[in-house]
Amino acid sequence: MPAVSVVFVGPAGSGKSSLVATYTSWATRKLLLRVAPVNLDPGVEELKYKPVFDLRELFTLKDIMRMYGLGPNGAFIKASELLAERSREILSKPPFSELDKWDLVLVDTPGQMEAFLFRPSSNVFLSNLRRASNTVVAYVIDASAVAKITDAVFLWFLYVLIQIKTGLLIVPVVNKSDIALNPQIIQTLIEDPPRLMEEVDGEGIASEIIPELIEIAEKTRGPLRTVMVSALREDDMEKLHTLLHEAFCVCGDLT
Ligand SMILES: Nc1nc2c(ncn2[C@@H]2O[C@H](COP(=O)(O)OP(=O)(O)OP(=O)(O)O)[C@@H](O)[C@H]2O)c(=O)[nH]1
Ligand SMILES: [Mg+2]
Repeated sequence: MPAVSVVFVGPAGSGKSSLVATYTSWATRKLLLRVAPVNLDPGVEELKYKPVFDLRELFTLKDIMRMYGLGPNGAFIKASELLAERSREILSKPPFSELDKWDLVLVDTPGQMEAFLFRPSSNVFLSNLRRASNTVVAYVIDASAVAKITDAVFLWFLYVLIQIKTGLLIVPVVNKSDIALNPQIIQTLIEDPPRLMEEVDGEGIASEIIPELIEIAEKTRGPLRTVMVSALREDDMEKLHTLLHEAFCVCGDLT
């Protein structure tokens, strides 16, 4: 199997870094795969995995804040530009320079998605990565952040927008199954997103707009089902692995 890269994106605190750590450890131990975790978050202080490449070797958020006189959000935007500018240099370093040595490259990204994903510069790194290896994106949803139907619709729609923005195949992953706030809504989200429409109640803008949003989301969503895991408990890593495997088959990239 050629090395494949999985880029973990998702809202702040959804568990991207934890998932990279847990999935790395699980796939290494259970499947004997050669897994290279990569950190692209310049602001993280501590990691639960040992990255093969760490963006902080080139710059940290604190460096950028100091050097350019920026606050944390401005510094994340600057970091995203620097990541784009230096993407070729980064991709010439391990693990990207030695992809034949690895089965899986798991890329951890910052939670500031508006800086990392929604800026024009973000696509530069992702397109270069895509040229270097087979790439899919895992979009991580925090099950403990879904209390109401509007939370589910918001996070689901974000998934659609990320798919449009990156042009990459997205694997939706619901994390923190152990502390899901509203398991029923999460279940509907996973099994049958259009049914969320039936659960919209009340009047006003939400009840008018949500069915339309869900309809658009359904038309534009990728071909993959959603998987629910717990990075904390290492639950359902096998399901995540199978789904990623399917994603590579859909891309036609898996041998
Ligand atoms: N209960 C529970 N907590 C989790 C799980 N995964 C992550 N967490 C916790 O959620 C918090 C955030 O986890 P991170 O892995 O740092 O999340 P992140 O998406 O990388 O965060 P940012 O990079 O800051 O956006 C930490 O306190 C984790 O221990 C899970 O499956 N279950
Ligand atoms: Mg993180």
